[in-house]
Amino acid sequence: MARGLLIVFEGAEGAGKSTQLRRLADCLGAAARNVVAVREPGGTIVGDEIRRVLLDPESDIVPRAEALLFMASRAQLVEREIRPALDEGAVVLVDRFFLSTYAYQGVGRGLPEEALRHANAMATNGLVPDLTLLLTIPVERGMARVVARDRGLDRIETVALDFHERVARAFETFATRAWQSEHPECGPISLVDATRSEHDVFAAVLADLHTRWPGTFPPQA
Ligand code: Z5A
Repeated sequence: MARGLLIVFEGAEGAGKSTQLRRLADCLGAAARNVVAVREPGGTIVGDEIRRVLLDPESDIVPRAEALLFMASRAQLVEREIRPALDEGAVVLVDRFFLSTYAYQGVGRGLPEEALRHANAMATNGLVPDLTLLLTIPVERGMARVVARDRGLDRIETVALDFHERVARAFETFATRAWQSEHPECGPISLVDATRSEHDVFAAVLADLHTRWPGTFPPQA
């Protein structure tokens, strides 16, 4: 059986990653494709426990511990869910992966990139996404969507705005060819303008995927 595909959704807060991932999972499910959708942190019993600790506004976590907790969740997710699903030929959709670590723990918290890179290589055991869809949106627009969502803010969302501005600028850097050529462990990255309507963003996502893998993704929903 052919190996499946690992597609990652990334971007700053409020870019609409979860919304687009859900739409894609529904679309593939309706077409009877084998599709597995997971999010980081979480997606396993251990990972969901780690998620609860990481996002709890009451948790006091130093940056290095925060990075290692994300890595522990990732290692568990890759080994228990992602690799087995890929081996069965599934399309695996992941809400955030290690671009988020480079953005939040690297640029946001100021941890050294090389240390994160090594820890990530251990967590993923060398797994490289087939494609990362990087949803781009100005920080104020993304944060406005998060606030309007009317759900409490988690520990990371409550960090000061300048942290989120650094994170958003990091995602802009990741969108450049220069950064991508220095980070082959991230695999190919495709930019998606996330300021458009949900419908238009999804049309762009599907068109991109169909161009790359016409046998797996339909041209439109
Ligand atoms: N994190 C980290 O620090 N390091 C890591 O290595 C990893 C993660 C993997 C996980 O939070 C947190 O962990 C996250 C990064 C950090 N921290 N923060 N802050 P999460 O899993 O709870 O949530 P998230 O990944 O941060 O999701 P999000 O950014 O808040 O949202 P989103 O998935 O991009 O957007 P959404 O939920 O699809 O949509 C947000 C709202 O906008 C919602 O009301 C939608 O209906 C609306 N929306 C969506 N699309 C549109 C369009 N196109 N137009 C208008 N409105 C829209």
